Amino acid sequence: MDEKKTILSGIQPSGALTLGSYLGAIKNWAELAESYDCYYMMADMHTITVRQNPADLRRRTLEQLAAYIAAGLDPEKNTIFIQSHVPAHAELSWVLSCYTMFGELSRMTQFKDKSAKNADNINAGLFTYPVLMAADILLYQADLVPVGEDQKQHVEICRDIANRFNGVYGEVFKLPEPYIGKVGARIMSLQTPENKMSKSDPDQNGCVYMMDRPEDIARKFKRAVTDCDACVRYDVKEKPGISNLMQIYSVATGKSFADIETEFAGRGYGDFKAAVGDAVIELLRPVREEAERLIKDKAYLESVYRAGAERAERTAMRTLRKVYKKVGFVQR
Ligand code: ATP
Ligand code: LTN
Repeated sequence: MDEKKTILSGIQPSGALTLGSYLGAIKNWAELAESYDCYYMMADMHTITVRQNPADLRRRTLEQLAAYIAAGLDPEKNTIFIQSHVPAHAELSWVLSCYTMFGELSRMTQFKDKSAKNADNINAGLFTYPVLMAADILLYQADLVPVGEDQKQHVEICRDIANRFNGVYGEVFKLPEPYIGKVGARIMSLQTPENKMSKSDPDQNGCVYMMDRPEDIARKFKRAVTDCDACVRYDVKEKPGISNLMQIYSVATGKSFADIETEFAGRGYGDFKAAVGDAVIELLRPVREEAERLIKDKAYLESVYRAGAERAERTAMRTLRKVYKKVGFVQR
């Protein structure tokens, strides 16, 4: 009997992965493989809620797979797959959409944000996005969903949908919990530290990409927006830029905020920014180098996503069959 708890998470291949995706999500995932049964996907189906260039989407999906592995996700120990390879996601999503209310979807922060950003394309997929995400999670009977702070609301609506379904049909779905890292859960843009660092942000200077070259990383930190008080101190309200840099430095080096304040007491922001840049360069260097090597090995990547899809599908189909039976579909 496998008594390990189950984890599922995913990232949309909607842009190059950022330091935020790494610190907020992937870095934590790699540490969970021994204790949990883990499923990690490239959420390509979610990506098309915003218009994508097909060739770019294909390329980024594989780059993301390479980045997952390079960041320490061992494909032997984790099930790594591409969402669209497992049709059960779309199938369960339809069923769940009939147990999700218009009103609750209308309240989703991400829907409001993204429809403001894509005013010319507020499509139904953008609206039902959380339903597909609920299907992703519930198909695997996940106990925990490791995500950044911004995704918490989506895990909550997933629980509401599961609860509603279970209320009608009995205990079909396990109720998942969000699993949010203590530090790094919300890395902010280096240019507008009030906003989350986001891979779809058009301002590339605010965003450090996992695959950025060292000189670019150094430059971006050097230009990071701070304040004019010249004191390295943690205070998100008054000093959002410095606090964000402190958070990044803390996750990259393991130092506490108090240690960082002492280390840079009486020194200018220039020194501090350079130190953060160096720490991030060293943190990302091995990941980037390994990802660059893997992306050239198409045969290996293919073997990983094929095996991943097979494993994922076996689990997903168990849940989907149960759901179809419960709602009253005739078995084939
Ligand atoms: P997009 O710009 O396309 O909306 P994104 O950069 O916001 O994308 P997602 O694909 O939505 O990133 O997120 C992938 C995972 O990484 C999620 O678990 C998310 O919570 C986490 N994450 C993304 N950005 C950050 C961030 N700046 N800080 C912490 N975690 C983050
Ligand atoms: N919505 C998430 C990506 C995502 C996801 C999931 C995360 C799609 N399906 C299932 C956790 C579990 C995002 O934008 N980061």
